[in-house]
Amino acid sequence: MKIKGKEKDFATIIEKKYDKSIAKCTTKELYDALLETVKELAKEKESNKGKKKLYYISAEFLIGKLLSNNLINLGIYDEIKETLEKNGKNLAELEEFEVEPSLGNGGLGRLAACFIDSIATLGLNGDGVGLNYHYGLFKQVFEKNLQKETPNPWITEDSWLNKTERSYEVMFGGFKVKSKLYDIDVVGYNNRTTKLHLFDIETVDESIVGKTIDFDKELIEKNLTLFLYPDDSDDKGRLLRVYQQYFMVSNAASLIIDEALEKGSNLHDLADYVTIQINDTHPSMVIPELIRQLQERGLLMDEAIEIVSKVCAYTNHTILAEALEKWPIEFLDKAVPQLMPIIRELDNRIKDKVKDESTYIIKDGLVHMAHMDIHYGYSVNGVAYLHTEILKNTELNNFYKLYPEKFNNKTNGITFRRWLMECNPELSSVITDLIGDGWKKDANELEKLEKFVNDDAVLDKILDVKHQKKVELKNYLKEKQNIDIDDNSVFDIQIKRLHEYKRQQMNALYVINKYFEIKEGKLPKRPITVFFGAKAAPAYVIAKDIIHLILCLQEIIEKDPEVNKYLKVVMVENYNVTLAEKLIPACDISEQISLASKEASGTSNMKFMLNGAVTLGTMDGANVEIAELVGEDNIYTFGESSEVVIKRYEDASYVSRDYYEKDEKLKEAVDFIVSKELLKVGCKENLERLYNELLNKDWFMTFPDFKEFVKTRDKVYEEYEDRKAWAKKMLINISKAGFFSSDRTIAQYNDEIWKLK
Ligand code: GPV
Repeated sequence: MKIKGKEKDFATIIEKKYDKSIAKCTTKELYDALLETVKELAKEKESNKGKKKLYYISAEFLIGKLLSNNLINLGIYDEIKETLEKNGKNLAELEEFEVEPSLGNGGLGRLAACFIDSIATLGLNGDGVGLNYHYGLFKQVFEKNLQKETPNPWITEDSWLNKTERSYEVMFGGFKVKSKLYDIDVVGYNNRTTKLHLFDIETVDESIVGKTIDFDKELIEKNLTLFLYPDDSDDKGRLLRVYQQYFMVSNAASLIIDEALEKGSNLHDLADYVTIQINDTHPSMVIPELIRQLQERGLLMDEAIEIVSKVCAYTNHTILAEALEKWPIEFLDKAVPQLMPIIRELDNRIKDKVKDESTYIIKDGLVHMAHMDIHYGYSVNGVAYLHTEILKNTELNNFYKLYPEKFNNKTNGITFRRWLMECNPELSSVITDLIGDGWKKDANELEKLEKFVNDDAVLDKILDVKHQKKVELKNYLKEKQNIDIDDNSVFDIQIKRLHEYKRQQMNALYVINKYFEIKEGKLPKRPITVFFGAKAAPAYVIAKDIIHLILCLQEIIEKDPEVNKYLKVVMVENYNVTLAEKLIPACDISEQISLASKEASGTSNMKFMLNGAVTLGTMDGANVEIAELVGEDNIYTFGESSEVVIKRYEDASYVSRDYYEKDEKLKEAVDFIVSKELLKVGCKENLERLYNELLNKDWFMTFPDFKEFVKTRDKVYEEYEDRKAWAKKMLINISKAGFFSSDRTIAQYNDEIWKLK
């Protein structure tokens, strides 16, 4: 590798730093030295200094560990790995010292992380802007089969944060605070870098938090950047979220204006210098805040509004109404009084112009953040084809009628650096041996794999790698979580935020059904391991009940000698990016079973496919595009269509109990939730609440899909036994995954929205 233009090898660096050889160093010494080296190398890389710059503002950046990722993107992963191995050391062991930053929750945050990787890789002029939450989302621990939340500290001396000199004053109602900016260098796979800007507050006080995630929500100066998504089940928590969001966008707006001025903007021409992507509604207040700051610098309201409308673009990630943020006016009046007059002005201008009241920004005392984004942004995008169609034709149809030209789709993507090269070097090298390494730069080249679909030796290799990754996962989970798994069982995996619409509860009902079958002597041909990984929002009661059910099932099945040879449930604790990187390469069957219309896109579906898992899913989100690409022989789909589901909601015709009464197996599975066996290991209150929820509501319609889900899943297990036919499906899935590279997604954002040079 070259440092400051000079060829240096790692052994020399070590020799100089510690005055001894690699072999004589401790892993921690090697880790420190490697970290230092990589940080230095990252700083040497150039970023694009073009005139126009993108600011991707997001409440979440779920970046994962960065050491291996940066080694790959710097092109020195193999070199370092080999040097270490030659000296009896192991990169994976070094990596154990790195703590995963807890800066996100789910797909939305991981998407932002993949996007900044691709922005850097494509050499675009664009940065991420977010917050530096000291305790992250939370750390999940299981106690008595229940989820408990504790702080998830991640900032250490070794973290990738670089303290900068940048600092702004942020005004809140009645007081002001001072920010401090930390940057993380984002290394692209192309010698280019960009930055992730994380704003923090100087007066943050970690000591106000104990062992739980409770703290005084009114001490804004001390608590502002402690947690991502503080509990919003009371007004104090909701208000804190407003403070956080404003802090994020006020800093962002200041940074944006400063950088534009530095480059010679006179602010009247700001739109030539800046474009802002608003990632979901958390950063929506950047619209009135930017207007406010432009006014402060002498621009008139009319012009400020016109500029901002040329600068801001909005991405929607859900059609679930409850997830679209609406803030009470009193909250904004209290936390950010300077914004309310501007928001009222923005709303009045719409009310003067537009008849359709459903699109107004202020309604019934609530400020509809997405409405502001759509009226005052120049682009509105969904994150998969089906999702964007539903936005246009149903959910946001009233807006689509006003501004058809603003609506566009950008199907999500994932970075293949992390989600193949890093997490599955074995599969990467099989691929490279077959088709060369052009796919690393142009993911569509994976299609060249298709010509090996009848090559037995290739199919065997792919099966071998899969088995190897299953063994690795088994060893990892044994070491980290003391879980025993059978690497010859089929690995069936559902990993995502715990949410009723994603239907982990339907997966659990399948497990119960399988448990009964085994009890009755109907044995599966091969043992089945059902993996779950999910955090539930601390205040989302039913989601936590679903976790409870899964953990209780895990215990009951484990303890039942009649069943445990054939079936195992594994709920991994504190699911995060690091665990995803172990689980995904080992997966046989990718569970993507959301209620059709509700999963905006999904991105684990893409990661699984790329690693040779076969999807079992509904026709929802990006599953639709996966099905289209791989063809019906290479995916298993089931369940009611989004049209049927949308219609059911419209005419309010769904009665879950009707299905329960008519389907014996379903009834048996649902009743088991409150059976004697389960109550022995679980809590009555939680299990009964979940039982009643399903029986009396089942808002995400698991019952209508249950029968076909069971049938299809059993068929998947059946067909899994034809190993060669299965390997073909794996190969086709890998070969068609190129479309889901986030490099493609980002190229489209740039061509159609940002238009950076
Ligand atoms: I809204 N998503 C998320 O992770 N958190 C959120 O608060 C919201 C959406 C997810 C969607 O659920 C996924 O379907 C999607 O793939 C992902 O955002 C990225 O677009």
